[in-house]
Amino acid sequence: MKTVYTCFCTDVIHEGHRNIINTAKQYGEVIVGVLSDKAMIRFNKFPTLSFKERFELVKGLDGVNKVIVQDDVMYDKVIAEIHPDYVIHGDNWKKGFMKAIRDNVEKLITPYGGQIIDVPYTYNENVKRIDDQIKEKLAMPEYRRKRLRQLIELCPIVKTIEVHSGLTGLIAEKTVVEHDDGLDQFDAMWISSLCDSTAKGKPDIELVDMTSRFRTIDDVMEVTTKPIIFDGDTGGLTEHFVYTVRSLERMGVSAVIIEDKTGLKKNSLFGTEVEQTQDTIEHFCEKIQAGKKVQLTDDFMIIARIESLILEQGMEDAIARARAYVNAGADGIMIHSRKKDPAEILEFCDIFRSENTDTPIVVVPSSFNSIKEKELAAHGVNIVIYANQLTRSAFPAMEQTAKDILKYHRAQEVDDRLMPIKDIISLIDEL
Ligand code: SPV
Ligand code: MG
Repeated sequence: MKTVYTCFCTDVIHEGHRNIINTAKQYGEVIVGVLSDKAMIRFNKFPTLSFKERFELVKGLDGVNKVIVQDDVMYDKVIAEIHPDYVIHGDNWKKGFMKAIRDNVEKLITPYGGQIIDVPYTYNENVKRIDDQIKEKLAMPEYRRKRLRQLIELCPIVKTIEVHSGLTGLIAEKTVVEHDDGLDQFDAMWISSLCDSTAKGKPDIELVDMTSRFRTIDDVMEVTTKPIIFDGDTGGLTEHFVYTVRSLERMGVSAVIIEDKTGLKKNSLFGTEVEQTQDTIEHFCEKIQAGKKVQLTDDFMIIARIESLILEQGMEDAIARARAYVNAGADGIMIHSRKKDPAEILEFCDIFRSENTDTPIVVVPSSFNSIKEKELAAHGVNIVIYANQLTRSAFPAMEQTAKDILKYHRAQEVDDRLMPIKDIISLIDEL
């Protein structure tokens, strides 16, 4: 009896999957791999069913002889174990980022005479409707909100990128790359005060009001499903912060990060070049406690951001504050630095982790950008935020285009470096 292998990474079974199984049956015994949660979030989307539920779903299908776990998006381990005569998949994996997976399978099975079967991909109104329903389910506040906590459990490090509009949200949502023999994408989005303000042509001094910042969140949420971490600046007055917490939580935001500064807040990357005042430990703790008291779900996170290293108050102060903020109820600690060398960040993480193994640590490596995610994770970092790189890459590109159109009195000279209109349109989903 020949064996036919296919891998499912789905929360619903539709006619496309049934078609694959029916075709597979004609070639031999059907073995289906269910992609693990960890692999699924790197590959396409966050699962809306638990792994166990997905496993049972596949096991119950007519025509399936055996179900196994596939714990990597690439097939190396599975193929080494079961040596299938055939690997069957919808032919949509012949292009786009999924082609890397097909190439991987081809390379693995060709040497022993295995073959790929590409089944015409089923895409009709019914399948589209099911796809849309899953997407909508992922985007709903109650699902989206809790996803940051789930990701912290599942990922060695949660990769977060700054977004400030629907379009940048789409980039965070849809960008997938193939590298290091796997697929990769961002896990979460950061609504930066710096970039949200910059997009509006305003300074990063808590000038853009909350109503406007919520409008940005709404624009992003309308077209994405990934969880959101909101840059709440200082949180403002405690009496106001409690309302912000309620609103963010209701919208489905996963976390707010507030920094321990008071008075007129300036961007941290100015450091001590401008006047900035750090809040007292007592007062900031009261703010954290007040926020924790009003939140209604267990999902929402209030993360305390420590500015001691930015304001040159020393490591001891940073650690003392971390301790106090966690005791006050903070669900995570963000430690910031404007040094190019990551040494002080790593030192903080090592000291903090030696006394606290659980509380998530967040870092923003804008200045200390030489360090890789793996090394941060090895020092106990749970969330890395690329806080402003999209804005900083877009601005010079736009400025150069504007200059060149003025210079040449037409747009032909800039055309080569522009994204084709067709590509922009295909980025945007039509309902
Ligand atoms: C932001 O992105 O607005 C931040 C991070 O607060 S930083 O600009 O590095 O202070
Ligand atoms: Mg900010």
